[in-house]
Amino acid sequence: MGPEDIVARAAAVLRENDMGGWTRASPTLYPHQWSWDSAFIAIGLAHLDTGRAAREIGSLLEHQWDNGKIPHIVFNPHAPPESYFPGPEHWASAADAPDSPTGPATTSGLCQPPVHAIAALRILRVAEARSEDAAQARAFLGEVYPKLLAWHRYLATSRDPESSGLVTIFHPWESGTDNSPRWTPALERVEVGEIPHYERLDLGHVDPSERPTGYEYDRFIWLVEVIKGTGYDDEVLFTKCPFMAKDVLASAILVKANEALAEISGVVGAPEEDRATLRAWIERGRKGLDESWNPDLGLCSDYDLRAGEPLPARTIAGFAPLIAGSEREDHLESLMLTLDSPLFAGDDDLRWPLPPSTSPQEKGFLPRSYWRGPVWPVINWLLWWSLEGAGERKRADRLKAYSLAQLSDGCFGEYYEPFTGEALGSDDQSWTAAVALDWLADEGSNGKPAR
Ligand code: 2M8
Repeated sequence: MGPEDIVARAAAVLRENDMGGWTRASPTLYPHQWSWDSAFIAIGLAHLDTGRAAREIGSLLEHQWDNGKIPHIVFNPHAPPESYFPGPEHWASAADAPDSPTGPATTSGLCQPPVHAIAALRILRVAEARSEDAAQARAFLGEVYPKLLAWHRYLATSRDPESSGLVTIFHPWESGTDNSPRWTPALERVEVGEIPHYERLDLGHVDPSERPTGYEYDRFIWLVEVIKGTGYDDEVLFTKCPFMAKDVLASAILVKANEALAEISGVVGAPEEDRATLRAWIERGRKGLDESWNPDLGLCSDYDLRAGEPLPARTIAGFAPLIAGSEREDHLESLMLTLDSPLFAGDDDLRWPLPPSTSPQEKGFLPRSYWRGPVWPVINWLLWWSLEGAGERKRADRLKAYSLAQLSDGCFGEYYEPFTGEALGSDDQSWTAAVALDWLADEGSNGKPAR
């Protein structure tokens, strides 16, 4: 499939997954709206329709909690109960979670990495580049700016009361990289209590070897019970949540999202005071990431707050300083070496020289299992965008070209087996289609790989 066909198919995937103002993450496995998926989806939609891209973020923000939290799932009221587990009934209504939107549970109570401000700004930049709808995009930014600021404030305060610059997560689902070996030691320390019998609906859609294990799901579900039991009170969770970690990937994304929001604040004429706050958060975030550097791995490491120890693992999250735009040249140089090495994209056995989500040399690497090894196009987009930001044009072009070669199978897989290139997980995954659209709209793209 050539570039034009990829664009046509990607647009068709987003159309098919369009539920009217919001996009389901995939046709069957994920019938609801996911938070960071929608941000990436908006980046793709920006190339098709400014208003619809803006609506994607706007509809998600309609479900923002009173404390600023953007929930990780907004449930589709028309999806049958047997379509996704855990569905809305497993989360809390406003009655037992004071910060949640009023009425019955329509959202989950967790959150995900804050890609939203990055997406919102990109909607304007794409509109400007197309000389279309820029005024509409600016008006949209004016509407969402206070909501995005509240979201970032929530992450910078309630999720970082120590002002470390690093975001705390209470559940691996909050990292978006659910079963990554990043979390294995912390998850092993979680003692599972009484959980109601449950049925895994994901296994009806995808081969079990491509999904998290039962051991992991028991912990995921137990953590939902514990978190719900506190009424989603972050202060209480800091004292009793059995899983509590500083997430370097979410923290790096927050740094870039704060930069995007600072730019947006200029566009919408927000007070200087806001910019000063955003600058302070950016500085703090970079410092927190500098301090999470692991020289032995040539990567950055997450931190288990419960155990009081780092969580060293060779996964794509370790590239967080690259994503944050670190000012430490030595860290960036080291990251380039790690990225090109056989630990990641330089493994000669790979189908395409694209970084697996977990290094094939990491304990716990599994080439078919979700975040434990497969290549994720959406993560490659994040790395590509970060390489461009770091002035690493050649590496960025290469990553994009091979990613597009991978997507020329037309499956728009959720993730890919790194050695065979087989599409895994869900087909027609919305965020995969979205990043393909963004890549192909990117200037100078000829869609052909160049070593
Ligand atoms: C995956 O996560 C959900 C739970 O949130 C699941 O496995 O059921 C992750 O890949 C996550 O990052 C993503 O946002 C979601 C929807 O694509 O699927």
